[in-house]
Amino acid sequence: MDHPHAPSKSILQIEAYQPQVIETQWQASWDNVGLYLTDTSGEDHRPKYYALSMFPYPSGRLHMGHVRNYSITDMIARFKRMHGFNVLHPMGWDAFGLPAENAAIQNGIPPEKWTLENVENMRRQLKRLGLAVDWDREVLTCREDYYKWTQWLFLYLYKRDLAYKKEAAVNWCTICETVLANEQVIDGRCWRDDSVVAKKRLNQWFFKTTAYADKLLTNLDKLSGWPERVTLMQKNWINRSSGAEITFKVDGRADINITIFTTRPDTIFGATYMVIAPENSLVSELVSNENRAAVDAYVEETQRKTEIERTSTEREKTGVPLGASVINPYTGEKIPVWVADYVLNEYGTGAVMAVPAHDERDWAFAQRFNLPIREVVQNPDALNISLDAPYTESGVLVYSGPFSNLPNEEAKKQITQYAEEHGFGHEKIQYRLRDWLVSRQRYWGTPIPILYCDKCGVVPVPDEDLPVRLPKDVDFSAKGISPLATSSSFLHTACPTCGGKAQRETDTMDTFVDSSWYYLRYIDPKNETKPFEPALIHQWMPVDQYVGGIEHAILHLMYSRFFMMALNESGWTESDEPFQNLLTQGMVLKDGSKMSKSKGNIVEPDEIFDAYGADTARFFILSDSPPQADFDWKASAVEGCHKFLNRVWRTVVDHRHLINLDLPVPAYDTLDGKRRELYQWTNRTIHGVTKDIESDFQFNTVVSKIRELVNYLSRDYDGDESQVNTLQEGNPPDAVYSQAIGTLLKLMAPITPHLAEELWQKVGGSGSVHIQSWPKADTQALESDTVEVVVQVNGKIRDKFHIPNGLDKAVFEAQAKSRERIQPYLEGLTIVKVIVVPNKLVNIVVK
Ligand code: ANZ
Ligand code: ZN
Repeated sequence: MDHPHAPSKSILQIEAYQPQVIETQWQASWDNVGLYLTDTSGEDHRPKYYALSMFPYPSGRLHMGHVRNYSITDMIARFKRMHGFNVLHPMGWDAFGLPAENAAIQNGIPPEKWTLENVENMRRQLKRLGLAVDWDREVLTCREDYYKWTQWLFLYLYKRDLAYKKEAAVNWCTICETVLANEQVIDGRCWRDDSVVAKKRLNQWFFKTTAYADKLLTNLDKLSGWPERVTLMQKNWINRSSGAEITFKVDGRADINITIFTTRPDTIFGATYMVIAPENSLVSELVSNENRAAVDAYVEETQRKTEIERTSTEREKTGVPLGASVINPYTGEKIPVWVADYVLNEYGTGAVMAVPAHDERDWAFAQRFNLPIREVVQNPDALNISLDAPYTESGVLVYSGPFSNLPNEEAKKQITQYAEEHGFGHEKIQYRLRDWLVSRQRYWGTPIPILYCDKCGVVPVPDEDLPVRLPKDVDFSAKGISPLATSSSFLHTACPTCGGKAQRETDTMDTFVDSSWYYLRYIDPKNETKPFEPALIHQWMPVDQYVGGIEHAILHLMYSRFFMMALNESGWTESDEPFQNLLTQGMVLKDGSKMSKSKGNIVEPDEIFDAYGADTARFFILSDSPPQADFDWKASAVEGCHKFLNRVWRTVVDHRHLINLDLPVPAYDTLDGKRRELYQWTNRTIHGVTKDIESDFQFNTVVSKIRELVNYLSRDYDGDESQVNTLQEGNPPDAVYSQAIGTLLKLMAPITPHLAEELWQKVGGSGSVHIQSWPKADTQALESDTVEVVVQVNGKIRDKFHIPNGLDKAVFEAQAKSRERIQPYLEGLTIVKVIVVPNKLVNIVVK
């Protein structure tokens, strides 16, 4: 406003930066011309680029984490488009899930209404952000045209034996008489009535993720575009262990054996007892009459503990003896069997041989219950020193019969081989990865397309009968049965095979099923005969860049990978991995802590859009830290960004008379003075910005380079007297200045799309700025003619000045020493040493 050539007030009003006005105008205008629609038909011959954000759950309102996520993806999508790619950048809604159902239970709002209203509001907010999204491809997982295909995919898996039913435990509230989702269990209690939640076993549907355990693991090595942290988390989740299964006979019971899984068959001569999991079906078969009461009580107590509690090494070990023994097949020795909750029933065989001398947990347990500890692997550097802690490293076998003196790695092989030869064991690869339990006893999800016929048993719903529609006449808080079972029109149906009476499955699917394939539907969102056309999938998959939160590093990504592998098997997809590159963005913090309702530190996107416009929000959220790191929201910094965008606005608007984008730019070597310097600035900025984006999306340094260019343009660039073209009014357009402004607007287009577009039009750019080609740097001009250097005295910076780039070392040193500003620091002292770093600094050491 205090610009020396400020125009009169009335013009100033028109010419002021008013983001709220231009943003709405540009959004409408881009929409009208369909600027961001993607042609996936194959007619567009540019190379494809698929930019994908993790789609939001429609909770009701956008939060800053969303703003960050979508700004990052949008920046990438726009950048790639300006690079000549045919970019697919879609958006949709992960619209099924528990909160909608809770709203129905608590406030009587139908889940569908609640969800659709939330989608409306959030879509409005997202549109305000100005995303280059093809909204024609929007998917809602709760809409029939989507969940029909989720059901189709369920059946696809079912037909390939990748979906099956088995018994598993669920959380059961005895007061509500209903199954609770994990999220409805808070500290072991029901979210509504605070009663202690029990476990109940029900028949439930599973997807056989373990069928791909090996591929899910080994493919990770191909995913070089994923953060190492994420591949590591996946590796740990799958957790491959190699070892052996060995069968022990039960003493006095010819009819029962117990098979254990161990990664340390080499320690078998040191097994002093055995442990089986409380849930193991062998418990009731083996328990002696004297031990029954204690064992039953213990088993019941276990049901109230979480897996984390059970396996924690901190907690004191608990357990009870079963009153049975097994026989070690190598020694003939009888060892007692215990029940203890540190053994999980779902892993391995649910039974372990315990070797306290070489395993932490067994050691703690043996200490607690006074069980014998027998060392069988010795540290070769500390022979015959008795143990005061378990020895878990490698070593040499002792007291191990014919295997004594073998190095333990070798002993593993020989001991396993021995078991194989004698028919009581074999080598075994064990994964921690479990099959995926997809059944939910909830309403607001995709119905599982299965029928139960009295005569035919389990009958999959025929494809032509899909979708199995979610009924509306349900009672959300019915007791004893799941919500879908309260709709009799839904429940009772005819068997498609025999025409007899049948009942529908009343479970719905985990919402992670919906989100495991949405990126495929975006490619062909309106297909009415298939989930998607394979030819299109071949063309567009894999996703080139996926952006989302680290909280999805395990389950969502694993499940999506599972789906791709399963689909790949029958040629529905060409690649077996969905996401080529993954960026996990950091959190948005406020004053160092996570934004949350309870802390009352939430910054509402709408308020920021109202006050400053979306461009400021986008610019700010990309500017502060690299996208992968956490980011601290500071009100003053937002203000600063807004001021900066105003500065860009003024710089361009006030110097419009100097800009003509059609002027041919003179060759670099014909330029001199300030115009040569500006040419270098422009090209250095292009080069730096492009490199920063390409190397891991360092948007924060992109932003600072843009700031430097603008600073130069608005502060330091002013023609010297000898030049014809200066920033003064009345001068004719200048090609180098025009190039600088044109470039600036193109570089800013992916970050602040509205501002860039408005200014681009104001300076007479042709077509939208968003369909321009990304500028290319003139590599000749990357080196500046001058560089800024510093002079230090005893390591403290005392002066800065410019020297010609590459100035001779001795000349540089002489110039530095004679600088006026440092003379006071040298007076009366002797120079003992001078350090010169060419082009950078001179440090004068004095005494
Ligand atoms: C004997 C032994 C001796 C073991 C020793 C370890 C060290 P990972 O690496 O995770 O696969 N284990 C087996 N099944 C279990 C279950 N269901 N619940 C809890 N623990 C179980 O671990 C494999 C080891 O964990 C197995 O090897 C077994 O203990 C235990 F010096 O067998 B080990
Ligand atoms: Zn039937």
